[in-house]
Amino acid sequence: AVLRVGVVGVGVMGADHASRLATRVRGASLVAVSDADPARASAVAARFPGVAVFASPLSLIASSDVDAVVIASPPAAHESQVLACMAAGKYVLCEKPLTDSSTSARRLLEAARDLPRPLVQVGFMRRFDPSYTRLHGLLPSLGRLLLLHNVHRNVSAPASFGSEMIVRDSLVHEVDVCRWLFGSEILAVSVLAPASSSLAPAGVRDPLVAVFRMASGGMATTEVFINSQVGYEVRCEAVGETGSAFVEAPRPLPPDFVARFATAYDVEVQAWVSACLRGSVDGPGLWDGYAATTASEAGVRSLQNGGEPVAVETFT
Ligand code: ISE
Repeated sequence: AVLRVGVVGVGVMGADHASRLATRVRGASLVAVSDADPARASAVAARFPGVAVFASPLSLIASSDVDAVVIASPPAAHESQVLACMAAGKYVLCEKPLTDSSTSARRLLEAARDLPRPLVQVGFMRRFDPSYTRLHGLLPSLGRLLLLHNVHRNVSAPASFGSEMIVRDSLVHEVDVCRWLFGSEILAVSVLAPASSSLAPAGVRDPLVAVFRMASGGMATTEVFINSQVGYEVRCEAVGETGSAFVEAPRPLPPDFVARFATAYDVEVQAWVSACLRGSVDGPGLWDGYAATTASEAGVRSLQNGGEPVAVETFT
């Protein structure tokens, strides 16, 4: 069987997913794209045979020629698009962050209650990265996990990428990584702003240092520095009672996340397609997307409040 996939939003990430679906992922074919910029959609469609361009994302989602959907549009557009996929009974891989607010993410969780089975996977691709899955597999040999130390550096970001975005769009990866590695929710988030780099756009606090207090009792620190100039550098050290282990950054440093996590995205999308063909979802789901958005929101509030810890309030 072949899963006919449509991609909504073909910016950097959507175009990258479109290309892997068209050329590398087994059991899938890329059949449709749509984008707020029609010229961008047409340009991506023209690169592969048999790809239809839809003027509206909702008409792509509703099309009987589309079995499953990848959403890579801006976060504010995700809620209505994921709801449409659920209403149509179609599997969806929604890029992170799941939505732009916890109330919006909560509406998705509530809508999913009426479904006979889960349909949504959220694009936290680090869970599929070989170096992160290796670390996850090593955890039992480290004894009780006490600490995670993360570094997340990008070369540069556009001026539109403000401090809030650093929390919601970049730090959200560590939010998910920490929930996954600790196997525990985040209770409180502090986001501290040391002296900003003079190379960051005016008014942007960059780097940031986040502290997560985990329900397990453990703690995580993360440096996010998105105008670091040098390269794309993502690292993670896990410290347990009887040992420690690393995710190292490859050297030389890759230029960006598309290069660093190319394998992770391939494995992620393959796992999603294979699960869809089996009639299931096996990656991070709506709850993970909701919990991450809620923790990001606490992080934004902490940043606005001078780094005071802010409790993460999820409903149960
Ligand atoms: C981007 O959206 C990502 O998801 C990348 O993984 C992250 O490194 C980057 O900072 C984000 O803007």
